[in-house]
Amino acid sequence: MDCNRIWKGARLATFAQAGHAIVEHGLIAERGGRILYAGAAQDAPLLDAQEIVDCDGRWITPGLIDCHTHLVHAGNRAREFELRLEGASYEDIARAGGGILSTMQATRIASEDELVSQALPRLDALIAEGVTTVEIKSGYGLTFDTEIRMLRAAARLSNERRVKVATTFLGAHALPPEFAGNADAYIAQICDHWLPQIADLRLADSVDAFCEGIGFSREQTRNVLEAAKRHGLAVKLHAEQLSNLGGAELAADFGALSADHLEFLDDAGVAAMKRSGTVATLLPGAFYFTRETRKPPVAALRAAGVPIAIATDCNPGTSPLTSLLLAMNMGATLFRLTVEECLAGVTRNAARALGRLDEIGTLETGKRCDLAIWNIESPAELVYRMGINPLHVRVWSDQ
Ligand code: DI6
Ligand code: FE
Repeated sequence: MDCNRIWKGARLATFAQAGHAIVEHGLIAERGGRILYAGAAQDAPLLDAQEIVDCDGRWITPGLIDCHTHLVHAGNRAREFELRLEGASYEDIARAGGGILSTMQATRIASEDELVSQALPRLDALIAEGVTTVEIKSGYGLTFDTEIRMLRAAARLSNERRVKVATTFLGAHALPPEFAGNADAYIAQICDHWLPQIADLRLADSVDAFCEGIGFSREQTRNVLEAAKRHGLAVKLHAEQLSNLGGAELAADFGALSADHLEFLDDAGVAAMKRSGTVATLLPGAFYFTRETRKPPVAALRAAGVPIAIATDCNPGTSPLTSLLLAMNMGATLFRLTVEECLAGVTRNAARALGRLDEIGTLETGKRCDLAIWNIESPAELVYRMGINPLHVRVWSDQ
């Protein structure tokens, strides 16, 4: 069988089934950017390759997937961080016009080029640790033009670097000052005018909203999700981060790909997510950085068999984190996720949270040949260390 490249002498964590699905003497063959074979070397078909790479016993995992980021934004909130160290809460700062709105001001005056150039160092940090797909949300422009500019900047990042970008429209992230006191009118504007155009322009793969006391109500969120569905877009939701508004249940009713954060998720929410197959995306960086004490109900999610993903939530306010390896470490240390859960959370289940499990997230025949090759003795090392980058090389398929 002809193929372009073979990686031999590798140990594979394929994530093809539950658990790591480890192959000790593994081989991967690639043709046209797709995986032709991934499995035990002794079971491989007879292969005629243009290039053979000897992995010297290194581990190969699927390329990592960061399935929840706000990577595109302007400026930073280091000053707000200092205020919080002096005792102000995230909600105090948000109510005083800081928080998301201060990043909104910086983002509105940034050009598309500036948004791209400010996002690149963050993207490069993710890529350096083996990330091959990244989800990026809008939500700091909060006017039609600036939301579109953010989505265009996000899409452009995939031309600047060898990485796949999934875009998410998060117009319902915060109430812009133009609509102060009139959140319903803002939601109507999003649903009736912005979302249809964004769908037409194919600028977003999915739609998200911040269902929260300091964000949007359950009813307002419902309108956004309904509009998204009407226009054929997938939905996700920031739910149960600071309180329980029943967001996860609502998201599940709409067949959401994921509900994210979930510190305040209750049993009804877990059951609803199980029914709809919605992924629970946990964001330990935001939990850590805001010094939240309420943990997501990991044991209940696990018992119900709800798939768990882990992401950085990279954003300037609550999670200025650009390391998916550290996010996994936090997931294990803070939330008591197992090593296998952490690794599945940035591969298989992260792919599912983006609706792309048919294309990425496992090492299986037919999928894109996105690989991360590691200088490690065991997969647990990827979760265990803090501050060493064991990536040997990343392979990204542009097919
Ligand atoms: N939840 C978060 O943690 C971020 N957005 C959201 O809906 C925070 C965004 C920010 O503070 O800039
Ligand atoms: Fe977020």
